[in-house]
Amino acid sequence: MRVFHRHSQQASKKELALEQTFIMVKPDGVQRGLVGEVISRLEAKGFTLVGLKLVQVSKELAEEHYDVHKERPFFSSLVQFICSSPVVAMVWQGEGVVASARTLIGATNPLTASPGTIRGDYGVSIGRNLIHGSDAIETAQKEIGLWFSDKELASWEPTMTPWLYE
Ligand code: D4T
Repeated sequence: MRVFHRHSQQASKKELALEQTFIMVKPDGVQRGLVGEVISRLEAKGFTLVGLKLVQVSKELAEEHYDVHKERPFFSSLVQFICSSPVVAMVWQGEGVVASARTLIGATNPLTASPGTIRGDYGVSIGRNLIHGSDAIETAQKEIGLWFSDKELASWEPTMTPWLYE
């Protein structure tokens, strides 16, 4: 986890312990033109984009990403779906971003996801739930390492940081 020193010109320095999370707009989200909407919601919330790429996912990468589900009945159709069309892979950063992004994304089944969440607003089917977000800090670190090299991640601090964090 990176630590930024804020307001470094000021006497009273506070430290931000910034988490990172892995977010993927799945093939259905890309095909439906919802990439911009997803990015807008995370940006507007106040999180920082530090990695972004369009990926035509290989079977190997999809199987590794969803390894935890390999015994589940939906595993092979899930892997096939993730490889069926490009995805947009992203890394977002901010205090509490892992849990907060999951809240913005909504419940796994879009039919029962709350209105106002991404899945609640745009989806109707669990197998087409638009977006993935890491479910814990440890998972996020593993997924970021799987999808991105260090070189692909930018280390930067938005100039608006003092307007986001006390
Ligand atoms: P991801 O991992 O994609 O962010 O979704 P969730 O964390 O919300 O949900 P999950 O891990 O339980 O499921 C992973 C992925 O599998 C699809 N899925 C899930 C499916 O097609 N059928 C199912 O019955 C379940 C439970 C949807 C998300």
